[in-house]
Amino acid sequence: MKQILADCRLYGIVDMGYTTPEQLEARTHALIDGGVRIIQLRAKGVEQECVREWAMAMQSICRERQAIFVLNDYPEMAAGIGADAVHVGQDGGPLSEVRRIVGPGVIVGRSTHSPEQALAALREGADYIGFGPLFPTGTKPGRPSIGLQDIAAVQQAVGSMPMFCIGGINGSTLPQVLSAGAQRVVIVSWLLQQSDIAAAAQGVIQTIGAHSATAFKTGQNNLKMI
Ligand code: TZP
Repeated sequence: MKQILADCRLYGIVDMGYTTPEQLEARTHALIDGGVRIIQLRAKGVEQECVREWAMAMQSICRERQAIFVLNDYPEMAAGIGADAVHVGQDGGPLSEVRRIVGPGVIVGRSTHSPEQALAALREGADYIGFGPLFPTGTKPGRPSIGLQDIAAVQQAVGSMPMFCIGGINGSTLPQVLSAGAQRVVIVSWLLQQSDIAAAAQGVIQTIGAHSATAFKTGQNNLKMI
């Protein structure tokens, strides 16, 4: 699982604010068809019984198709259903406690909104971080955007821990995010609103691959110390 995580460039989220329960399985398959190998269930403000049912359906698809399933917010439920991974926000408590609940084999991710939070998550033993929102986004209304200026330095500081930039990323903003030093991204609403989710995901993964090949050749790194 950790090797799959290290190879992931695009992280998909089946957000139930944009997805009906009937669409959940088809969208999970579509993301995997498009090459996404890490997929989160995000279901805010929903009865836990529904979340559990959806999580089990997604975990089963992801297991069968060798993708990582991430449950947002519920470490006990993640442990109970045998989820591959759990993702917690800044309000999700110490990562040591999350780790105690889920055990050593489960991937633990943390949302971060500043360089300081990113470094704290690294120190706390996160397996990966989300970093954003880079731009204002309707998926987290009212949340201040943090811009692109810290991406390269945080990427450098976290080393090999995967860092997924998030928030307002779409086909138009992706190139600037990559030029700012992002190596991995999460895209939620834009991907889920595409008529062909698999093709859109595939396009994003190709764009990231092409960009990193060019950045490697030209030695671009955008570094700045933090
Ligand atoms: N955390 C920071 S921004 C965000 C989350 C869950 C939402 C990103 O959604 P979108 O639709 O890709 O802007």
